[in-house]
Amino acid sequence: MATTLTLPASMPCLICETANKPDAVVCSKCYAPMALIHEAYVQQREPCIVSIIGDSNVGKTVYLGMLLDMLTKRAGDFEAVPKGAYSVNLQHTVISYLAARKFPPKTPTEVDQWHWAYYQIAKKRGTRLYDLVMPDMAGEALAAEIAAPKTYTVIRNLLDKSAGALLLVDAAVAAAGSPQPDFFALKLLSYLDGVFAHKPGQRIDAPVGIVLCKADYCPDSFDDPRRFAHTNLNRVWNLCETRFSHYEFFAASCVGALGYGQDEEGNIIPHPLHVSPRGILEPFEWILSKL
Ligand SMILES: Nc1nc2c(ncn2[C@@H]2O[C@H](COP(=O)(O)OP(=O)(O)OP(=O)(O)O)[C@@H](O)[C@H]2O)c(=O)[nH]1
Ligand SMILES: [Mg+2]
Ligand SMILES: [Zn+2]
Repeated sequence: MATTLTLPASMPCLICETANKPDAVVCSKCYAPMALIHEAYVQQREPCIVSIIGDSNVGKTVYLGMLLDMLTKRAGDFEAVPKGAYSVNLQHTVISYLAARKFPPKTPTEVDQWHWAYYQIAKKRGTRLYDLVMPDMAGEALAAEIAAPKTYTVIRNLLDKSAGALLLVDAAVAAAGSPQPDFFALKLLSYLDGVFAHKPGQRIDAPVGIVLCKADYCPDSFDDPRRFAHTNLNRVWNLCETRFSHYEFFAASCVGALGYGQDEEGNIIPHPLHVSPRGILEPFEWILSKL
């Protein structure tokens, strides 16, 4: 006979700990989906949160959607089980767009519009299970929170609860000589430093993987991501070296060939003609090994 778990009269939000009614759809304070909380309750285990952060337009949505899709297809011997159908929405959206040779739209800044993925992941069948929660945040919301902390309390709470983070950087823009990726990543890292620091002066133990996205534009970053970062993201490199105990650089790309077309307003936009993921699993594998 199947046993059913009845939900208690009020449930604390997984992210901000506010008590919510169990039939609420999103947390009344931070808008994290309550489905996440129900799932954690059924599992009877605290999940591990891995945050994917980075500037707007660096490729967070594409990277995360592709990563989750590869995991559910058992790439690299991983076994991944989405917990709750809502967890599949992100990969479904991203893969559908790529199949139609388009990139997915920008992530809205409204928290209740973000896709949250809750997966149970094992490196191989029968090995340790990780309950992972990975939200797809909007870069603009992250920028607003860094500029004026507490604008998005959910971001602060999320990072505070995170076991590790993947910081995505636009390698193509950095390789073209723009200082913007270096500065934005530097701001994010120093924000993380503030959130993760538990004792003054001590280095941060939480692992931070720095992913050089759109590496198809600058293939040399694949040969030696560390050297690429040392040259093109020198401020970030130095802060990592001084403040973080566990950090690593990775190059990643989702597309093999691009074509160009016009959108409705006449802007030139790229179209992914050929999906060819490269370097997507490595940062994730590394972060799991450090959790
Ligand atoms: N060449 C190349 N372009 C990419 C790749 N991934 C993303 N892009 C481009 O980057 C754009 C932004 O990607 P998104 O994943 O939507 O970026 P995001 O970080 O989620 O941005 P926000 O939602 O605004 O925070 C896409 O529309 C593509 O034009 C990649 O692997 N290679
Ligand atoms: Mg996005
Ligand atoms: Zn909450």
